[in-house]
Amino acid sequence: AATEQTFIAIKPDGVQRGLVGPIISRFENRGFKLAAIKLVTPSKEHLEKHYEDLSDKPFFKGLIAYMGSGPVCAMIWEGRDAVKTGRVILGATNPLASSPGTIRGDYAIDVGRNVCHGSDSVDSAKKEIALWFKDEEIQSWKSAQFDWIYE
Ligand code: YYY
Ligand code: MG
Repeated sequence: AATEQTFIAIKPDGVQRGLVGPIISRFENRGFKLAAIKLVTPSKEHLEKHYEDLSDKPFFKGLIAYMGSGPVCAMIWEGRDAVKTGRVILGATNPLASSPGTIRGDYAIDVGRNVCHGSDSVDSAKKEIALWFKDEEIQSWKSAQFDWIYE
């Protein structure tokens, strides 16, 4: 699998519940590299673009209100197969269906308060990264751990 970047966000409930550190640790500990990070309260327009594929869903309005209700910790994580593996680290969309050991399986109950977001494909990762980050906010660097993580 190729080296990829994925967009991961800690939603307002995750920030309010003090889960920024624990969620970052899961990606760091796994061996992924942080390429960008910022705390932002996204606008309604921004969130409507981010979730445009879901605009006809009954939960859309509530989702946009929840996501804009406070700061979100927006991040880019990089590494081999980062998009798919990021989704595995997050767990299933519905936390009650998420395995223990995943973020949602360990920290959440309701689907509408599932504490984190992760891109669902390489293509959507590219779109989400372009929506949330300017080029100059993204760092290109070699981790000192690189040769101890990859064979
Ligand atoms: O990618 P992921 O976040 O796992 O799920 P999506 O199907 O993209 O839905 C985005 C977001 O919408 C989900 O994280 C919670 C919310 N949502 C909801 O409130 N109720 C549902 N039945 C489905 C999704
Ligand atoms: Mg999604």
